[in-house]
Amino acid sequence: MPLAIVLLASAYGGSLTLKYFDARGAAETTRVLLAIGGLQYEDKRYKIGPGFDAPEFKAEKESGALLLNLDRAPILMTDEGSIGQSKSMERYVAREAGLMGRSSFEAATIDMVAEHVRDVRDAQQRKGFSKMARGKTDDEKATLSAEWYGADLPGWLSRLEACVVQLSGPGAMHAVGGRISYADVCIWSLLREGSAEDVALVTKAAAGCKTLQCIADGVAELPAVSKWVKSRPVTSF
Ligand SMILES: N[C@@H](CCC(=O)N[C@@H](CS)C(=O)NCC(=O)O)C(=O)O
Repeated sequence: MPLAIVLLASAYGGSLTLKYFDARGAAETTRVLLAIGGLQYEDKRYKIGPGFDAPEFKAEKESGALLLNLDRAPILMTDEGSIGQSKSMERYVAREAGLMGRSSFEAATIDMVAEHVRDVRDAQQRKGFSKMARGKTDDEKATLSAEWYGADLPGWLSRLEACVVQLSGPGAMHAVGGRISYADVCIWSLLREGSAEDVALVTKAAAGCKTLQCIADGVAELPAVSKWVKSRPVTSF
């Protein structure tokens, strides 16, 4: 299967530059998709100083280079022009890497799973217990975090598990179409990306989700993914 991906990916002959902060954040899924597709790119990272001071980012913003993401990062530069919005970049790279299925229907199904994953992340954000969240005490955040990992997240994950089981059967290695896709990468990211503490909590919440675990394991074991994860810059988020 990885051979098929590399062959499809090799159709892309242009140059690519990904511009983002020196962080995983909103750019990391694109970086992982680029790694799976074997697509070469320049990984341009804006340094983040104390107090989130980022002079290179500020200069780029002022130069108009980030206009297509409304003066924010990330931006993916291609030979045809730049792409703003991390999800648009992810879908573009996934398509170039042969990770968007074999038909429009498969592409929509892959997108559906990706949007489910985004809904889970948005729900976590709304819960408001992250370190960055303002206006709550540490005790309030601890209560919200316990609710999220103990009840909300297991509920979301069991519904995502049921969705994937309906698509591909229990214990499937892939969410859609019997082969690796953007959907699998989104599931892997949801279950396996983050601090060791977060991943441990998510793993506990996903204990009953055997199919999601199989899919995440399959992505983690791809040589391109394990190589990237081992060699990428170590950043705190
Ligand atoms: N929906 C956009 C959000 C972009 C965004 O909020 N980027 C943040 C970093 S994750 C940023 O550039 N923040 C700095 C700023 O807005 O000045 C995407 O996914 O690309």
